[in-house]
Amino acid sequence: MRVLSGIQPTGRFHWGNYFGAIRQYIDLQNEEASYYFIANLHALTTVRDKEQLWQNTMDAALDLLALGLDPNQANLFVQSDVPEVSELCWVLMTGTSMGLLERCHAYKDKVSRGLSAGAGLFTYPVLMAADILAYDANIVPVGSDQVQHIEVTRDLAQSFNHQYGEVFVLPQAKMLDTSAKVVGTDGEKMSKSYDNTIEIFEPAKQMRKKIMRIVTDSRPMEAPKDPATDHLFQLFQLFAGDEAKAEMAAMYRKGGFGYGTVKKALADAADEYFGEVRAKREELAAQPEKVREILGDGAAAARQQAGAVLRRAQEACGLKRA
Ligand code: AQP
Repeated sequence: MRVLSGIQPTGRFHWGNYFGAIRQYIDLQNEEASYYFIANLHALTTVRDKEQLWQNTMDAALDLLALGLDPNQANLFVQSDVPEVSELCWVLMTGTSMGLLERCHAYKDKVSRGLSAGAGLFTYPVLMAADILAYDANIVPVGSDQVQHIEVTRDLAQSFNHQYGEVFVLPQAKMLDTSAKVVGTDGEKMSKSYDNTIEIFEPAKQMRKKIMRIVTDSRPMEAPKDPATDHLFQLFQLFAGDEAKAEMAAMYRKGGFGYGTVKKALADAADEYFGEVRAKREELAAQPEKVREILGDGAAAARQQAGAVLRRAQEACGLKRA
């Protein structure tokens, strides 16, 4: 199996990014080939400060390595270091209908929230298709918000293959049952643009404060509560083992508890869960040269693969001769 996924350096990674996507990257990194990239071209649609974009990109690399991405198993690289993908994007763009892009939720949602949408955001799914197809990826580990974009990738690949012959491999999205859509502090999908995130590497004290401020309902303390419909419980279950989860669920069903107890248990569990990676990140941050070398090696491997696929596409549609 060949695995590919990307993550935007639009800010620091949050629990949704980790439990929806990054944890899968690590689980799948020893497949036949795995490619993970920091999507700075996508981020450029929203981050317009050059220092910020560069810093976010370096932070993303450090975060991924500290969380367990192993450069001996997976190729980690920065998207703009593989220009072949942008070239492939244009080839795909010429076969993309406006209607297909107009139906994409990510674009529609942003526009409906009054956020500005340029051509970069509108055509984002085509660049994403090029990102995926350039590595002959079979599997794309993501959260549920990205599934529609992978469908677009399949549509574009199928229509190209139909016209020019079998050039592209059709990818499949891969999601985790319990964390395909992690909720934020307000119960909506955790998302930077909704300002409801808890960051993985947030200082411990600040993280605890955010957890204590999670919005809850005004149910009386003695009333029982269904854990399945409570977002605080949804967050707790991300960190808890089976036993702790069952105990907490039983407490919910029985009633007679305050949400403060659950918040404290969640903060303790999160502290323990991310304690070790915090220390590892500090160690890595002291070796910037090593991180750049890892990204350089990853990009070289990625360019080789993307170059071969681009060539295949160019020959198929008459841009180059074999
Ligand atoms: N809440 C989430 N639950 C599960 N998975 C999630 N992902 C993001 N949020 C959740 C997954 O993380 C990967 C990287 O996503 P991205 O680079 O598109 O996302 P992001 O920009 O960090 O996500 P945000 O916070 O939701 O940003 P905006 O506000 O810009 O849309 C993807 O696999 C994604 O599914």
